[in-house]
Amino acid sequence: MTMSEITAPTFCRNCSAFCPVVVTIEDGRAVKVIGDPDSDVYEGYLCPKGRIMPEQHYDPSRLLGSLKRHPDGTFTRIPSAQARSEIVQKLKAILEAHGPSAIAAYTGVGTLPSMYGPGMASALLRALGSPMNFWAATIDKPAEKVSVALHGNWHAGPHRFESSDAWIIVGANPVIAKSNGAPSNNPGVRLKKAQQRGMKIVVIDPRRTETSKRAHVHLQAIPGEDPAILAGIAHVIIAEGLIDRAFLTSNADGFEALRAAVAPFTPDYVADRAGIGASDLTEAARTFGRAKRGSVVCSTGPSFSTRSNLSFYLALCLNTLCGRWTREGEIAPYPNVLLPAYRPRAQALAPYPVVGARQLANGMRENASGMPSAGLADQILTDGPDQVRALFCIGGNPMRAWPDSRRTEAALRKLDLLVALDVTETPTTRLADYVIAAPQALEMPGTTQLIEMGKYAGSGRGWHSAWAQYTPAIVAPPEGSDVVSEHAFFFQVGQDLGLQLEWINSFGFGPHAESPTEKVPLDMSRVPSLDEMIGLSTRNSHVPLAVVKSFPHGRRFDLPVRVEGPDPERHDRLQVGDPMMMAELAEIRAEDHRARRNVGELPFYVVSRRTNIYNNSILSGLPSNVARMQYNPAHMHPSDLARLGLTNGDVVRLRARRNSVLAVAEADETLRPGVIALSHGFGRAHPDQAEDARDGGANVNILIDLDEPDPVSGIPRMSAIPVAVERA
Ligand SMILES: Nc1nc2c(c(=O)[nH]1)N[C@H]1C(S)=C(S)[C@@H](COP(=O)(O)OP(=O)(O)OC[C@H]3O[C@@H](n4cnc5c(=O)[nH]c(N)nc54)[C@H](O)[C@@H]3O)O[C@H]1N2
Ligand SMILES: Nc1nc2c(c(=O)[nH]1)N[C@H]1C(S)=C(S)[C@@H](COP(=O)(O)OP(=O)(O)OC[C@H]3O[C@@H](n4cnc5c(=O)[nH]c(N)nc54)[C@H](O)[C@@H]3O)O[C@H]1N2
Ligand code: SF4
Ligand SMILES: [Mo]
Repeated sequence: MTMSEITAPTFCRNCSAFCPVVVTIEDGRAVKVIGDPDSDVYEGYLCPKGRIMPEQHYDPSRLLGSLKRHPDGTFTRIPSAQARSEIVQKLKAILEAHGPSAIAAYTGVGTLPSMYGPGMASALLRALGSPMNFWAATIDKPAEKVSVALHGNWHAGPHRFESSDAWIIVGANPVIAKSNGAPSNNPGVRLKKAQQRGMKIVVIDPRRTETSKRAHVHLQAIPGEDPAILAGIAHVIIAEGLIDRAFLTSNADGFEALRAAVAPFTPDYVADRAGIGASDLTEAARTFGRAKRGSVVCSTGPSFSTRSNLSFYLALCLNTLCGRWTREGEIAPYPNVLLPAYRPRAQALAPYPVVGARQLANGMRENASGMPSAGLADQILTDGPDQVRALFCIGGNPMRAWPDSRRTEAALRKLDLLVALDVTETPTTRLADYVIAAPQALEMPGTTQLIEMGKYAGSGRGWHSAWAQYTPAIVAPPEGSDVVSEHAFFFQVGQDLGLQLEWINSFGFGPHAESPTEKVPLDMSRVPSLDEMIGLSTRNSHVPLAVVKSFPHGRRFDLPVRVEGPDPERHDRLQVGDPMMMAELAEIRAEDHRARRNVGELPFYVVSRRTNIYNNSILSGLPSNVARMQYNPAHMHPSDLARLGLTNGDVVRLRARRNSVLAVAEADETLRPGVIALSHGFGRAHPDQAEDARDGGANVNILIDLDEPDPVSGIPRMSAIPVAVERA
């Protein structure tokens, strides 16, 4: 080690695993990242997205200052303060002419490093009186919230992964994605150890994945058939008497309706419909039903493949049928560390309304998951009183992430004002009027509080242990940079508009919030630092922030919080026979599934997947990643390639109902024949270029249309997309 070389513990924020790392800093620059060897919770795990952080921070094409676009499409760098003041002038004119609903915000995954950016943008919209607040979560797994609103929730939470003996993973690949399905601290090792201690894992996925290799049963089903499969599992569990009758009697309504609705989903019917073995389905059901503890967890696979509310709802119903919720006297799965202390109770929380009053131009409704992002493009394109004319895009990349890329592009081009807060140029920033350069993770203090909040979203989220870490900023932004933290930008816009902003600490969703919502008026006389924001959001934390700070490598706290009995004042009950869900089951059973299966014009299904080196489009422009993955392969089964007379590396046209895209075919025997898997987040770098299968790669979102939005959440069909394949 030279004199100027030091190491600093921190954590990676390139995905929601937040792995603890140690960064080597030479002359003030981060040069190397390793997984923190001192972390027993993650065992020193690091993935390629963590390793690449130095390149990410010092990438020559990183945005170090704000940009303004000129009418000819070129950009010049201008001081960030000037950019803000010009933006404020334009906002004033739009507000005056069209009112607050003309101003919208969209929050994407690039806000993982700092949750205070979107939090402050929300405060600004509230102060303005605009309801147009959109999150990527509504084109991710909106059914997580919709299903909880329909079924209700259990205050003490689901069974912990670590003490379960059966686990059903529906359309998730936690080994790579670290999102749902298994605890996010080194999920590969978590699954392996669970298997070694005897947990039986069931995976439902049309692809053989890094996760399914741990499966006792892998149902390699036809995509889009998850509702039928889960109904079939419920059928077997009920028929074989594997339900927890005492739990149901005490806590849930609707059992008879559910029993009747799943009765026709016999193993033979489901097997024929989903293209799986009837005995495998029965074994999956028995594995879960005969176990003592466990959970059914759904992720993006079923979320994207239509009827997602039903899949997620049936997953909750299976947990309730088998009584798989943490009971009185047991250790709570989520003890909260940086979240406020709470007293988990063995208590049902009743369902609540799923749709709100607001409707977007294309008919999509505000719902339990929020305002549907899939409706935002039309809200910009459709003339009318609530038309969106100004959009703040915070750490998001609509051009590569929103469904229906052509519609997205038309909408972004139509805006009177598009402001993108990003760290690099993207096809979205290239359509922006102003680009505000944001700092990157290593330059910002942060905590793991955001990941703890994942528990409010679903049962397979976050960690199941009391882990927490605080990190200070460990390097400064590169010399000469003029980056603005996202929260500071929105705060200052509020200041410039003479508004009083109010910070909200809210933990949990809707009526199930765990502690009362706290509203804190902000001192508008000066910009709060990120550390002050961290203090504000953790001011009632279970473990004081100062204690967490005293463990710079992070710490697993010993907080055995025991579940208390139900609140004697509350008589909430869960609902397993929701009429809308039961009607949808009947509709599915009544349809001709053989005809539904697209054997004619569009005989293949395109499904979603993820790459290990990118998070969506994040990290996609970095030279060493481009060298590793020049394009976005269309993974196809070798037998499909052979049948079509194609070979590895051929360019094919994937033609969906409305649009088509070129992609490079790649043989992949892990797929179910007839299924083609592509990642999203790829495509041309610049909106004025043509899409090129070999340069930038296929933008699969061009294939997605809005013809079949979910009637509640508005999420379109983003997986199980029927396509034809032609040689290009
Ligand atoms: N076809 C298809 N479409 C999908 C999906 C799919 O699987 N298939 N997945 C869907 C899902 S689950 C999601 S969540 C959405 C994601 O949708 P988005 O969040 O809109 O897309 P990302 O590509 O994650 O965009 C993140 C942006 O944040 C920027 N960024 C990175 N770090 C920072 C930072 O520190 N600060 C700021 N301000 N910006 C930063 C990146 O440069 C990038 O432009 O896409 C959805 N779309
Ligand atoms: N390395 C990496 N990590 C990431 C991301 C990334 O892009 N790269 N993105 C992050 C984001 S924003 C999110 S939301 C999470 C997502 O995390 P996951 O939901 O775990 O996403 P995937 O890894 O794509 O796993 C989804 C699986 O569903 C399967 N599938 C597709 N269609 C169907 C279907 O109809 N039914 C069933 N049962 N399965 C189906 C696919 O084959 C795939 O294996 O990952 C996060 N982490
Ligand atoms: S899994 Fe990779 S990207 Fe995610 S936090 Fe860990 S090192 Fe970073
Ligand atoms: Mo996501």
